[in-house]
Amino acid sequence: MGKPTVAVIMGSKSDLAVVEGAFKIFAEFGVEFEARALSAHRTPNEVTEFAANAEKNGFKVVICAAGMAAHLGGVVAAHTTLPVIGIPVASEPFNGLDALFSMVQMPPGIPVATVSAGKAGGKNAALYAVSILALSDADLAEKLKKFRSKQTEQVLKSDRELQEELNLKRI
Ligand code: RP5
Repeated sequence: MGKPTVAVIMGSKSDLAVVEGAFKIFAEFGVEFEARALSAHRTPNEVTEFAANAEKNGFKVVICAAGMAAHLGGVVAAHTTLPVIGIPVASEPFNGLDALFSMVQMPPGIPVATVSAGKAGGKNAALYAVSILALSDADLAEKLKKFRSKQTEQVLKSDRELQEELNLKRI
């Protein structure tokens, strides 16, 4: 096992279900990651320290999943120039709109690349991190192209199955 290149920070362990999709993608691509549950509000010192040392510690991308006021991505991005990807997590009473607006409305100068809310966001955040890492890793770039081809084949296969099912129903 090599040193992790991606840091995945969730604002609370209660966000785990959303980031598990990211873990699966990293396992598929053989990308090493470190996962932490650290809150911008409840553990501000630890978040700041982690972000400030992330580049020195070998990370190349940081993923931040957070719900509610969702300042995590912004606080991390304020303390590192590494690319930061935010996943808005749904919670009561606003079903994730609060987190989405918070992440997507970063003031100019400190960007957070916000992906889809919820579980799709977990998967897309990891794929986006892979595409960033693939810029300087030819093997990873090849794996990403194969992943896309396989995905295309799967969709076309399900389209063929759909056509068959619909044809059968017409008889
Ligand atoms: C955010 O508050 C977390 O990211 C989580 O989505 C939300 C609720 O946290 P818990 O009360 O479940 O710990 O900081």
